[in-house]
Amino acid sequence: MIVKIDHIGIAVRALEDGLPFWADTLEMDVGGMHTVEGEKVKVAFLDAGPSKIELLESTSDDSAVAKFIAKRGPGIHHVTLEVRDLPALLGRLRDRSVPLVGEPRIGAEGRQVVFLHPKATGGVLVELIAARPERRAVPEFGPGSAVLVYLREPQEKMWGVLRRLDPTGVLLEGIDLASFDDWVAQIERKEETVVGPSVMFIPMARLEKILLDRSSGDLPSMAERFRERTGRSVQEVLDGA
Ligand code: CMX
Repeated sequence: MIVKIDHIGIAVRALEDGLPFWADTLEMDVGGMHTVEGEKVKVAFLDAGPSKIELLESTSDDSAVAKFIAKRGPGIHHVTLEVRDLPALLGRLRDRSVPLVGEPRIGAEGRQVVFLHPKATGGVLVELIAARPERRAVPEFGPGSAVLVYLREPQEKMWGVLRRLDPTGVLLEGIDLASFDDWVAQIERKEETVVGPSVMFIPMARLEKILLDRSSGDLPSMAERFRERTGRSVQEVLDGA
């Protein structure tokens, strides 16, 4: 659930006091500097591999950071953990009566953040920040992929296995979609081939679009339907295995 330490917040009297050590002596890159109005602080982030150091300078005498420095002097102010499923963790914290500081809110990066009170964490102010949503990998297709090919003039739909794709057109080993069921029924019944796939070159001018053949919700892909009915993959059947 905890992905990593996102950053460690360090309270400084002024960013100019803190930056020389971290940025010059330790040669850490400054990843960004900005003001967080809601927290009444100016911050500088320094890159530390997958994590960061955040220097915090108060912009008002009544800020959390100003109070911290007045009481304890500059130093480590909070630890921020990145959390994969923040709502689930918040539920667990509530069940265990861990006191939050205020309500979860949207932080400077547009991600949900929440502070846990130091009295519940052994004296460390802990901030939780929601992980960025993972980017869904976009499936690609290439030679060997099962595809649906839409042709124009005249309009036709082909289904099969892509053998080659280049600027001149597409080499497809497949069958007219209208004959798909007959072909599959023939394989199911182990009949002689009356309708069957062929290798065809489709010039680019006739191509309308190529769709990757894949399931959508409860709807199986054509290749899955083929496998369900014949017990073999379309690639196996085409390769004569
Ligand atoms: N780390 C550890 N202990 C801390 C602390 C900190 N950062 N800040 C306060 N404490 C301690 C206090 O010293 C106090 O201890 P004692 O009871 O032993 O004296 C105790 O926590 C409780 O203090 P409090 O009187 O209830 O509250 P404070 O006014 O000191 O505020 C807190 C504490 C956590 C509620 C306040 O700092 C807060 O709201 N923090 C969340 C927001 C924040 O920190 N923003 C700045 C960073 C923003 C950013 O990164 O962008």
